[in-house]
Amino acid sequence: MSRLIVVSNRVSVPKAMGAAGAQGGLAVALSAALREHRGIWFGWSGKETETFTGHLDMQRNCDVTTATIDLEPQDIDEYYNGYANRTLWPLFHYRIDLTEYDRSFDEGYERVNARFADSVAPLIEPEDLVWVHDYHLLPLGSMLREKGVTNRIGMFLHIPWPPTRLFVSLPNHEQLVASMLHYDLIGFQTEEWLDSFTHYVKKEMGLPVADDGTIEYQGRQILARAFPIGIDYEEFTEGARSAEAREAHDRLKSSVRGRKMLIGVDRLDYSKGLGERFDSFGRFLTDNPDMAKDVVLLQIAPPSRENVASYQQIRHDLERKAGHINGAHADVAWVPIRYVNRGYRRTELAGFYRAADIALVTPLRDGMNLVAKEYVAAQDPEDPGVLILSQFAGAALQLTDAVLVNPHSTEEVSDAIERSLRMPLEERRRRHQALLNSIREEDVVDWREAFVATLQGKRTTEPSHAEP
Ligand code: ADQ
Repeated sequence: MSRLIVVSNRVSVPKAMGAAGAQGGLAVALSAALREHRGIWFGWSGKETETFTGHLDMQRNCDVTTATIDLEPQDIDEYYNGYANRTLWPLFHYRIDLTEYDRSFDEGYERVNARFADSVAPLIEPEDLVWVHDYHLLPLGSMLREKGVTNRIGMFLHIPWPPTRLFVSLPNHEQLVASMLHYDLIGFQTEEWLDSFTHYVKKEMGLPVADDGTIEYQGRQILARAFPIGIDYEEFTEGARSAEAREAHDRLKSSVRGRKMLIGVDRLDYSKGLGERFDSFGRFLTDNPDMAKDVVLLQIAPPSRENVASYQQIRHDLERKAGHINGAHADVAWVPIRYVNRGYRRTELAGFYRAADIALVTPLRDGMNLVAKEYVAAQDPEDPGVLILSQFAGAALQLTDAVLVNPHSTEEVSDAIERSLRMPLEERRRRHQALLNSIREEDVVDWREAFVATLQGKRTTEPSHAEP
């Protein structure tokens, strides 16, 4: 088995299911891959240093070797808070209105990618596979090539790829994509994002793309494919059966006093459609006065990217909106929205999911969305809850037995809540079984194995199951 060098913006040392604190989707997904392959996880430590030294901090934790570097404040501002999270993240989530273009961001992004290349290149041995993750590091492959790295290098994009008409609003868009064409393999979450990418490559760059996703560029072949990410099904369902999960379940159940409960669990991010979700729930309360007092929405939303203004704004807006809806509908013994801004242990989350009759997973745009899959995996198969899922999440292409909604339509989401609350047990079981099968069959182990095998050149797997 080849050694794996994983490179991502942050190195989040894999924690056990019961460990404290929230972990992002990427950390959860990669922990399994890194435990199996010998290898190294390289990235930013999350720490600041006054002057960049390139000093590598090597550590061994839970069977994974990590190597991290510290970055200068200017790097963090221009690369992380700037180009990654004020330019690429909003643009790739179709939010051109929030996208900021600033040359200093470009420079910082280039500079930090070059620093990553300088620091990681000496760690790479001849037979290693290199796996780069996400929008922070799109040009890293080309920079490694410049340093003479000839290993197979793959990159996986965890977020959507935008339609060409949006993408071309990025200054230097062609240069960015040309730099990506130094990877051997480029992976996307779904066929939809893959199609947007190959459309750009064909239409804007005039490059041939074969039916199997092979792109010809400057005498090289690059394979572009969809690899829909999953959850660690075994680990998650085991955690969901733990005493801690049961305790969290019972605590939450008794606090809602026999009422039906809806749950939302999302990083506090404008792409997750939280404002629209609150509006839809408010509308449900207004339109269904007979049911309203028997329902509670628990929204868990730990803050993220707090140095970026649009994230401060969304936090402020949501606090106001929750306060407004609660003010309009609550009475002395009932508050309709419980809005909580903190992380929980994954076992506790599993207990909360199981206690909820409905999950509201309504992003406006999402590469995949692992919360939808975790919710399904945590349910009691005898009496499962209902997943209401945005048609704009990558997960909607696989989870077609969810109640699919347009998150922009408060009427549609409100109707879906009503329908889901009234859904007969038989229909809930049938939908849940179909969803569970899909989540079990395409879990994170399959995702990782498919990507690594394809990168190794075996191409043993069939094209993605996530056909539109
Ligand atoms: P995210 O945007 O972070 O991931 P998501 O896929 O939903 O979104 O993953 C979030 C993860 O964080 C889940 O595992 C969830 O359990 C966990 N989490 C959220 N809130 C939490 C809390 N309060 N406490 C503890 N844990 C919490 C990005 C992309 C997604 C893609 C993933 C993986 O934006 O589209 O699915 O990467 O590729």
